[in-house]
Amino acid sequence: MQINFYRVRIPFLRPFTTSFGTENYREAILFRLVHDGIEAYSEAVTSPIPDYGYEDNATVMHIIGDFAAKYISDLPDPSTFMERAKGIKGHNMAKAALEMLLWDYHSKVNDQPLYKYIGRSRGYANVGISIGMAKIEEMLEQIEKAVSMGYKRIKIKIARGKEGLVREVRDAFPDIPLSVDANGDYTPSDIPRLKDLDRYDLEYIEQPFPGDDLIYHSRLKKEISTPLCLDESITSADKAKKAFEIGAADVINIKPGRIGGFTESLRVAEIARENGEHVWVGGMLETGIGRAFNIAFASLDLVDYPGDTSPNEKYFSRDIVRNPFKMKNGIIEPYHDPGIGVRIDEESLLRYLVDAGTISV
Ligand code: OSB
Ligand code: MG
Repeated sequence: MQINFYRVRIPFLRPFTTSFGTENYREAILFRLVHDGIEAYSEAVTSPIPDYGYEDNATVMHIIGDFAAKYISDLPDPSTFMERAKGIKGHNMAKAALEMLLWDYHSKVNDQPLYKYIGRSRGYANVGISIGMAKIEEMLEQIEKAVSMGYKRIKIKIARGKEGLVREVRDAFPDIPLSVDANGDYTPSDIPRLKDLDRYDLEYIEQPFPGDDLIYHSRLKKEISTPLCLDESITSADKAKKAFEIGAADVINIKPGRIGGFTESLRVAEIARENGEHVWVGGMLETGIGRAFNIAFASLDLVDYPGDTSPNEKYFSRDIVRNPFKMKNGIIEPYHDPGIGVRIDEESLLRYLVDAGTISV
C-alpha cells in the first residue's frame, strides 16, 4: 500500500503572532490513502519550525517514513495502531497524523460521519476565536467583528510584559467571555504579575509556564482565583491525570495532534469529566482537513467549553477544500458525509503545493 503526502503552503489573511513568533502562512503536510475505493485524509499539525513543541514538519516525515507508516499497512483500527507505535517515544504529532488517517478511513468504511463514529455527539461545535497579538486598535477591531459574528469566547494571545493588552480589551468589552493564552512565556517569578490578571474576570489563563511544567502551574493555581487551562503541558491521558491530581489545571485545551490522536484525546476528555473539570478543542491554524477533525471532536458531549475552531474563512482567502465550514450563532455543524466529509479542491491544492511524494508501506 502507499500513503501519499502533500506539503502545501497557504498564506494567511493576516499574520498570527504568539509569544513565540509570527506566522505568515500555514505550511502543512497532508496525508492521503486510497484502498478499495475509499479515500482518507489527514493533516499533521506541525509547522516548519519546532516552536510550539519539539516536532516540526521534517521530524514528522522522518518518524512516519522511517518508523510509523509500516504499522498501518493492514489498515488496523486507530487504537491497534497506537499500541503498535508505543515503541516510538514521543512524536505525538507524527503518530496523530496516521491515527487520524485511520479514523477517517474506518468511519468511511462504516459509511458514517466521523463525528458520529467517534462517540456521543451533540451534533455541533461551540466556537470561540483565538486572536493573535497585534496593535491594540487592530485587536479591538477583530474582537468587535468576532463578537458581532456570534463567537462564544474570545481568546487573546499574551506574553510577559504585554498584560496591558488585557486591560485595554477588558475596558472596551466589559462583558465578553474572555481568556488569555501565554504559550509558556512566564516563569514562576512572574506569579505576582499573573495574579494581577485576576481583576479581569477571565474564563481562564492558558499555559502561562512552559510545556514541560506541571509543578509551577499547580503552585500558581493555589495563588490565583482565575481558572488555569493547560495546552502544551498535556501530551497524554497520564499527564492529564497528574495535572488534576496535583491541582495544576481546571481546564484542558485538547488538540488531538498534540495528544497523539483521537484515541488518547478521548481518554483525556474522560479523565477531565471524572475530575469534574473541563475541556475544549484547540487549533493549530489547520487547513480544512485538520479543521474537519477538530470540529468533529469538538461536537462530542464530552467537550463542554467553546474551542478555537473558527471557520476556514478566518485564516485563508481560499482553503484547499470545496466545502468550507460556515458558522452560525457561534455554532458549526460537522459535515454529515462519511468520514471527515471534506471535498478536496484539487485546483487549490495544486496551487499551494510545494512538495509531494509517496511512502510505501
Ligand atoms: O496555543 O492554542 C495555541 C496556534 C498555533 C499554535 C498554538 C496555538 C495556536 C492558536 C490558534 O491559538 C488556534 C487556531 O485558531 O487554530
Ligand atoms: Mg494554547
